[in-house]
Amino acid sequence: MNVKVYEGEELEALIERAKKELGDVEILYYEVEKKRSFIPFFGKKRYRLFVMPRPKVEEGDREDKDREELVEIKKEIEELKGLLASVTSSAAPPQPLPEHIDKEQVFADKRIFLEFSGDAVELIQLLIKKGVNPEIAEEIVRDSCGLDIETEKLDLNTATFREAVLKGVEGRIKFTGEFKVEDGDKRVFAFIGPTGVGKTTNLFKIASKFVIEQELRVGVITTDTFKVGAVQQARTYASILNIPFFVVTDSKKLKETLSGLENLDVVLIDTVGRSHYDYWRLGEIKATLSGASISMDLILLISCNYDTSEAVEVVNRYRSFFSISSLFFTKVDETSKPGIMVNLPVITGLPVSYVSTGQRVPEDIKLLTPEVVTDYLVGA
Ligand SMILES: Nc1nc2c(ncn2[C@@H]2O[C@H](COP(=O)(O)OP(=O)(O)OP(=O)(O)O)[C@@H](O)[C@H]2O)c(=O)[nH]1
Ligand SMILES: [Mg+2]
Repeated sequence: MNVKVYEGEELEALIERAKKELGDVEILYYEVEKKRSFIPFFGKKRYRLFVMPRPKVEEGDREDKDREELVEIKKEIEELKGLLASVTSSAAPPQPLPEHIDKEQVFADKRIFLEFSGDAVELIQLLIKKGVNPEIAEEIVRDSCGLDIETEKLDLNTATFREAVLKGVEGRIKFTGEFKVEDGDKRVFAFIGPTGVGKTTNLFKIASKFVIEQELRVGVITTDTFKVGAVQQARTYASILNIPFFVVTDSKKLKETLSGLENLDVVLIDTVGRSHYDYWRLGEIKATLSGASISMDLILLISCNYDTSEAVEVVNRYRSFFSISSLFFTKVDETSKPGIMVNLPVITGLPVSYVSTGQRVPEDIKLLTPEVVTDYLVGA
């Protein structure tokens, strides 16, 4: 995997040529040189385009490939650093980047090289590749950096990438720990979130933890009478766990049902999935849940498939109705960019609780800890 350089007078044509010859490519940077001419405004431009072929990675090989790529990237970063330095000091006026070039990536690269060097750059690049926002990746790495006298830039002062990431994650994210019910206490958890994120299946994973690991008396209430088959789906899970199950349609019914469950230690409430843009329907869920006279923990489920900006939108819109206790991530098995598990708690300040790792109930769930988040970012 090498950086390839194409030269010519038309940037578009160079990109086309690179794609034709190399397939899927990552555009790293381009330079432009203006040739002098005796006739004003007629000087020709000459472009130099730096691209890297994007390797196709099989799911099972991803971790190994990441490590191999890191070694390659390190070499290429050194070359790129030289190039970027020459571009920043170039007298040529800045050129607007064409639409299809990832401007944010180019500027982030530039900023990273100005402040960091060596392993720090490598780790930031790796975190960005895993979906961590560039600024957050820099923040995390900065915590574990010292000034390198030679380069006069920041470089890592930890022995491993893992140590650095762990420190950054511990310092920035709040973790709820296992959901627990203290002796003699009673807790109610409601699972809320957009459609299809995994509220029902993951509610039953938590229910089974309470039943099997903590030997508590658990009940489940669903307020989802909207989705076809939802009640049947939940009833089946409840009967497998042999726990009481109730369907309620409004706040009055919820209040009555909860008051009849005094003998239980924990009640889990499943809600109907609603788009975060549908304020009217979110209001309905709030109205139904407001029937509970007991305080409850509101768990917001977010799929790791969302991009961070959309997920922030989900949180903000749900937040305007509900006081969210924690973020519960789902479908981490369906993404190669789990960086959202760092981005979202850092941006919103909300604590994180669990991550769901697949479809199997009850086993596909992990408690989120600094170590687990670090594993997802830089491997165990
Ligand atoms: N791959 C994968 N699938 C998951 C995960 N969690 C849930 N699912 C699947 O996602 C689909 C939707 O799950 P549900 O639990 O019904 O989602 P929901 O949020 O209750 O959906 P609505 O009630 O319709 O809003 C099901 O097929 C689940 O098996 C996960 O962590 N990974
Ligand atoms: Mg559901």
